[in-house]
Amino acid sequence: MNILECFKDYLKQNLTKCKSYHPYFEEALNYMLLAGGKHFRAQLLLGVVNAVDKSKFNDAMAVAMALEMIHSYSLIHDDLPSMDNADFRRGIPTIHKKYDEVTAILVGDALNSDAFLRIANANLSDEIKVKCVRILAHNAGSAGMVLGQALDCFFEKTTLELDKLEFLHLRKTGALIAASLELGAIIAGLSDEKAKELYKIGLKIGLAFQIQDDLIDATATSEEAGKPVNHDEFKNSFVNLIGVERSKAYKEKIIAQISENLQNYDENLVNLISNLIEKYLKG
Ligand code: GRG
Repeated sequence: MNILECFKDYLKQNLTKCKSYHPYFEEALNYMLLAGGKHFRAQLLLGVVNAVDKSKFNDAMAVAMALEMIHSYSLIHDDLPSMDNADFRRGIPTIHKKYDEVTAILVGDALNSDAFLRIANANLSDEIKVKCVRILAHNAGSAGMVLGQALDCFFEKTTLELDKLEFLHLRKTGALIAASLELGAIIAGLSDEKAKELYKIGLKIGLAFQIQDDLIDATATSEEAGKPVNHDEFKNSFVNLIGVERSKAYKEKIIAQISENLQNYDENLVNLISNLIEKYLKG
């Protein structure tokens, strides 16, 4: 089984159990996780572990799951009427559409808290677990993804300059993607310094990922994207600021920088990152 299949299998076997007399809260908790998605962040984390120390692969699953839980909570909240007001995600109705808005808010809240419980309960040393909690909390919270989202929502109707747009997206999208590589490095036993180097490369992957997402919104059909497209028409996106062609060129420039940064890295690690870039950031 490849890394993606192993993770999907783990996810299905390790759903959150939440027995109560609520008619559908447990189902709603797992609804968006089961809807799939690319599992890009989990693949980055597990790919690093697999490339550096295969013996840690199974124990890293809990942290990969935590990452996907944080990512899913962010999408569920992003889709809420008060933010993006989106009806579809991952090809199915969003949680507030299928159930109700209260459920969508609370499912997001629960996934956010439960993610850290997954790490606390992981079969890793306490030292590694504390590092993982710090990395994930730092990048998901007020210094990372949430700050990016706050900027995006506040400046929704204002055209930002390129450096401000980058600042926003490095946090909203880049931070969690970069954290995926850093987490993988820490679990695999690389030094903090090496893990930080990978984090910096991860920020570039995150930026290229965001530009690709903007390009998909501007150029793909909703069937291809699994969500409404042309939705970013008035948003602070790279395509709106610099156009499709310049966005493509900018993305390619960042991808070239990533290859250059990876030059002295272990072949397994380079192959992992190059394959994910090829699969998700090209085209
Ligand atoms: C609500 C705190 C809070 C944060 C939301 C990530 C985010 C912050 C909002 C998503 C907005 C968005 C569409 C950003 C573009 C890049 C991106 C993160 C796309 C979604 O991630 P994918 O493509 O989704 O990895 P899948 O479904 O494949 O997991």
